[in-house]
Amino acid sequence: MNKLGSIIILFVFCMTTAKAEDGSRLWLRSEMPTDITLSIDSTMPDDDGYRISGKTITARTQMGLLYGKYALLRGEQGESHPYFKYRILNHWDNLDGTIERGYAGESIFWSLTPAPSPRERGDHINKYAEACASVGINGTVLNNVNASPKMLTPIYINKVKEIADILRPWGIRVYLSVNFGSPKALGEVKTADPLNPQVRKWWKKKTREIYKLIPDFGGFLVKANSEGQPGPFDYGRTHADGANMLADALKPYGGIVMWRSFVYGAKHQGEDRVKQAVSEFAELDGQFRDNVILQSKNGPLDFQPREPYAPIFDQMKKTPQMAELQITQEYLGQSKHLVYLAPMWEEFFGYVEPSRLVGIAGVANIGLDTNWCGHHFSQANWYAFGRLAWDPTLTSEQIAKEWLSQTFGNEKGKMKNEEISTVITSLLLRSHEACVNYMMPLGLHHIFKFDHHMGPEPDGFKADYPIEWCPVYYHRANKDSIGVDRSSTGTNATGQYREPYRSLYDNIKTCPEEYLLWFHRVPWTYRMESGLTLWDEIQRHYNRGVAEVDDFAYIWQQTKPCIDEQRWQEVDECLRFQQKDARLWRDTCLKYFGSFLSSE
Ligand code: GCW
Repeated sequence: MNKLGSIIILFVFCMTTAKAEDGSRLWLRSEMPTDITLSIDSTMPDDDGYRISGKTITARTQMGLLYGKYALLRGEQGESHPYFKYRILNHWDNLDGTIERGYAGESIFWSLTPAPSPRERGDHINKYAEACASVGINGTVLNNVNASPKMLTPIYINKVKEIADILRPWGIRVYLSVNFGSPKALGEVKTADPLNPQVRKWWKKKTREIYKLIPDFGGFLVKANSEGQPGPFDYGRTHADGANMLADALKPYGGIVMWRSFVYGAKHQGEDRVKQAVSEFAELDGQFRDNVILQSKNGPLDFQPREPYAPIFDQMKKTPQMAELQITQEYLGQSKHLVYLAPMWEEFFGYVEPSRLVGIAGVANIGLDTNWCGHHFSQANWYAFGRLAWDPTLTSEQIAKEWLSQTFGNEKGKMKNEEISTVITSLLLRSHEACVNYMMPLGLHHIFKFDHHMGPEPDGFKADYPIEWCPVYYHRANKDSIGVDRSSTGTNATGQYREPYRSLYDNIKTCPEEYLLWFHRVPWTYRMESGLTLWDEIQRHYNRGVAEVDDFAYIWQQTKPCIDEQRWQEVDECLRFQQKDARLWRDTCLKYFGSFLSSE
């Protein structure tokens, strides 16, 4: 058959299968088969894994059986066990219903009174829980790490109990972000000094109060002495003093403390920002209680489109660690750009072996929007996070295919047309690299617009703010060169890495070009691997990024007959915006950087 013939047949075929969809059902559109056989086998390994043979699911626990059902639905056979013990979403939700870095509407948990209480929102929270459980997520932090002390008042603890009751049947434990200054801020103790007996007593009492209502409460997540948050440093104490105080309060109940290493501008103010976490925490290794987990962002700066891995994962040898990934696209086009994040996370696990971690946390991209995540394709990032938390050896491609067939396939969860599935999968897989290229290729970083982080501002400088908040600090372009020397001749950030990466990154000749301007200060005329000068290569990357997005928009046009109308339209609109925005990024950055070259 000729090509036109096959396209017409494809068109007619697809037209008969497409029907109205608004994205609210996420990837859970397939019918659960009714003839599944479930059986418990107490000899299986002691976790929530499952074994699937035909339509028989065997597991050691009830949760294992539930996980097995969703696995069967996505076509799995054989045995599977969760890799990480802690597979946790972090919601940066505020008690007034707003979400820090949220791009999909208001919080599903919190709202200003007299808006609905969690119980009244039960159905919605229940659906959220099912979606999480379907990919194996087993914990959730219900509030922003920039935590309000009010979170620990009885009225809110009671709301947490309501939420915990809804999530429990889905195997999801609740955790809370706590404000380290709470005892003082709530006016109950005069200080929040972690070595003060009154303060320690306060936390013990508060913890008891929580466990009385929520016996399976998971524990606390803490952002301390970072970006203005209170912490032990305010009292001349260390992070270990602070974390251990909370750990002692939680220990009798089996709770954990997830203590964040995202600190800068406190004790090591003035040092290269990407070095500060290691400077602060490495000397504390070995001093934390065994129920403290250090939680660190994947990169040493802040969820940039591409960062080298954070060397703190190399430095903490005795402290259990978790990686924090950002599912919400704060720095990746928010919910306007189609960017599939699994390839970025896969890259991270290529450097930081999962065996060094006890868990992973993902900053959620979920809100009250009908489609939960703002962009229909942002749902793939929630899905991918869960799947990688269960099995970090899965490839981005495999996850993309699974998600796609369940989200855009027919009732049986299958894309009926292989060709469409292949092109959309390739679009997903190329989307992260495209974003890096049109935003900040070759190791450029943090040249975002001030505060809201949408769009470019490479010339950003505000005298009133710390220099680490100004884009110019991160590229330092002048008429000769661009980039930050973080090698041994500069800030020596490379010295924080384990070998072979230390040497590899330290030498400009061996540093992978994707991290070049992160680790090195490079003359505009420097010859790149391609033979082009650095400046020509930068232009080539920006242009490539734009061309990729144009191609995505073209591909999407071809899929129209096969995708239900509403979702197709909404994605199409976003892609048009992304095309414009990619151009804005390219043009703004090339004009600005180019001005240094022409000023000679
Ligand atoms: O990147 C910054 C974000 C802040 C966030 C902070 C953090 C919750 O812009 O919004 O605060 O990281 O991770 O603590």
